[in-house]
Amino acid sequence: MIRGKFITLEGGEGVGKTTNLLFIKDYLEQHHIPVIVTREPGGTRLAEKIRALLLDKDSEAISEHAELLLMFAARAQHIKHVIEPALTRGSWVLCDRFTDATYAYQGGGRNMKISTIECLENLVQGNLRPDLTLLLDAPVEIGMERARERGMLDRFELEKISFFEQVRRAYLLQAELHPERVKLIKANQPLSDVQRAIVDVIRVLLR
Ligand code: T5A
Repeated sequence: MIRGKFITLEGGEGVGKTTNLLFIKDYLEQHHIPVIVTREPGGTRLAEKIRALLLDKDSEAISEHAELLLMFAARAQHIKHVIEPALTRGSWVLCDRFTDATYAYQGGGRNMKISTIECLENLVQGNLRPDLTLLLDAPVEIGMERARERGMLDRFELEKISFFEQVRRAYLLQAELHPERVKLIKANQPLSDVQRAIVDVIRVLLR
């Protein structure tokens, strides 16, 4: 059995990850590729409970270390029960956010040490890294406006603009550090243009 490919979608709030994830799923299925769609934090019953704790805007103040460890606790469950089994049975996995989000939000946004994140990444993931990461990038205001239009804001979305600027910079740094894996897609253009750019990248993986 040929192992499936692991594709992640990343980017700041409201850049269009969920919208484009479904588009990619349809595209792959048209090419007869078995695919599952999942998300982080989340993807299993326990990890979804952790997600609810992390996004709860009425939560007590969550310490930075608690936030980081909860992200990786959810990830550990997700990898063991969803991602690895799917890849092993030959299915492709499309994941709405993964560890680049931790580098961006906890590393960039919260200023946590990169070496701490790397240490947890190695512990929880072993050798597992995405085969391809699509980084949807747009000015912070555009994404926040889209998120606001969609309705209630979660605990992260209530952060200051400066937090999201740091998140965006950290994401762009991930793209610079891993150019072979992370492909930058301009998200502040009409959806049809975003999706054309995505297809150009995915096509390479299909060859
Ligand atoms: N988090 C997560 C961490 O801090 N560390 C971690 O390690 C991980 C994994 C999760 C939160 O957790 C944090 C980051 C997050 O704050 P989430 O739900 O995954 O939350 O993330 P959100 O960014 O909140 O997801 P959203 O659903 O808000 O944004 P999406 O998925 O990027 O955007 P989407 O597709 O829902 O689109 C938003 C709106 O814009 C429109 C869509 O139709 C929709 O209405 N749209 C466009 N409009 C015009 N032009 C385009 N090109 C458009 N593309 C989309």
